[in-house]
Amino acid sequence: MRVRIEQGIHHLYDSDPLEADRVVWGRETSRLTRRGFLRGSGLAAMSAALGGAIPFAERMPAGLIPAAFAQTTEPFTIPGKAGLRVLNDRPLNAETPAHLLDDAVTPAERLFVRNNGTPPDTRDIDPSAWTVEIAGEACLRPTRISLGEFQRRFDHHTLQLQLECGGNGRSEFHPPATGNQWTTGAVGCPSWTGVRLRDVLDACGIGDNAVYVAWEAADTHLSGDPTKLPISRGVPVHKALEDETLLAWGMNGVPLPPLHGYPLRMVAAGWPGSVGGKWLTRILVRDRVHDGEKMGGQSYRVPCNPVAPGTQVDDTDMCIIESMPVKSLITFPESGVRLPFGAPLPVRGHAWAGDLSVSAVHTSIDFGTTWQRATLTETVNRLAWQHWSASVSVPRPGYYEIWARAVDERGRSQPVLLPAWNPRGYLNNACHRIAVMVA
Ligand SMILES: Nc1nc2c(c(=O)[nH]1)N[C@H]1C(S)=C(S)[C@@H](COP(=O)(O)O)O[C@H]1N2
Ligand SMILES: [Mo]
Repeated sequence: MRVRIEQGIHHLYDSDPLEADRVVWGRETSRLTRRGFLRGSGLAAMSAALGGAIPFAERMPAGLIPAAFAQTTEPFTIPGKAGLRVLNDRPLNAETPAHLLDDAVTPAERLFVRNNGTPPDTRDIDPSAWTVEIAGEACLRPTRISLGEFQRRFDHHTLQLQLECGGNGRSEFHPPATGNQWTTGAVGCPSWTGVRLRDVLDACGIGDNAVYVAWEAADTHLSGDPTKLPISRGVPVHKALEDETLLAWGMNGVPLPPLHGYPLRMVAAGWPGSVGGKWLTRILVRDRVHDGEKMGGQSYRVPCNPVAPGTQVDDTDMCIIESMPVKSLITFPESGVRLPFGAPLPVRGHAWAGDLSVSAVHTSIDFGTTWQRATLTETVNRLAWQHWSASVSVPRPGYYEIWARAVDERGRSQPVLLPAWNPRGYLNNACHRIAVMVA
């Protein structure tokens, strides 16, 4: 088995600053810096981050991390993003701090980015001429459809659908798992516009032997090897045929941003984000469980039966992750706030539960001893997150943690601490906790 090691920039910087310098800022190796970062808008962004102009910018060697950034948590600006924490630069992965996810509908600049490979350069494409091949063993009439044709031939649907990476929360598992060390921020719930995958599949004809609907996309493998795909996943036919499974070209009323799959992506909400391909080029109706990149081995799979932490699990004992578990986030106030004693404190956030809906959210201020039921909204449409709010009063000044715990419609609760350990650190739906200092 090939072990993939992805280190965060700070981790890299801690262990070997010179190597970090090379990896992170090297002009040839870094996507963030590749297009002449230290010129034009890149230089402006860096100056803004530093808080002043850089008189000797021309002399700044390639591959140098400005010393002023060494102790900050936010050394990078990703174009189009605000306040995200970069976990990895190659491939680019960035998560959103919880308090920046307070919007009911996640704006583009606050949506996490999860890339497995190098995104295609979509700057010069003509979106309406972008074509997707529909094929596979169980596709009766293989065809090629342009985005323009999708838009003309099929009904348009706009739905708010949550998107969460299967590895969200990975950083809390012990023993630790390799991969991006997501804390809580690989989740969001934008509004998507597109056509139903089902309508497209009906048009091409699904054979009785259909088992899985898979995709391939235009991003390239990090190795540069054109024969390898970074990722090619999909969903069983029943999930592909759901009303909410979309081929989307729009996000929040505008074309998809380049990092999120422009011009066309799939969204199959409630399942790991990895089931929905960005930059789609092919849809395959397979006569077997799809065997593309990151479908097998330990990728997006967990032990079929629980194991003790640290257990080596055979690939044959791993099962593909389907619906994600119930989860919630506290998006207001920001963890670490100092507040005056007296007035009740408004607390709020979102909750979601994979294919299901959330039936209740509770909050606790005494480390989970007692819980109060929060107010909870219905979903705006199936597979959108729900919003909860509560008013919290504390008995006297001091340090408190506010914990939130959601329960799904089948009565299953988030665990207070950690759910079952698994080798790759997926599905951590532990309660979110924030710190509040009341003075
Ligand atoms: N083509 C392609 N699609 C992809 C990926 C990718 O690397 N390439 N990453 C997947 C994963 S693991 C997740 S969690 C989501 C993230 O979507 P976002 O970057 O738009 O937030 O996209 C999925 N679709
Ligand atoms: Mo993911």
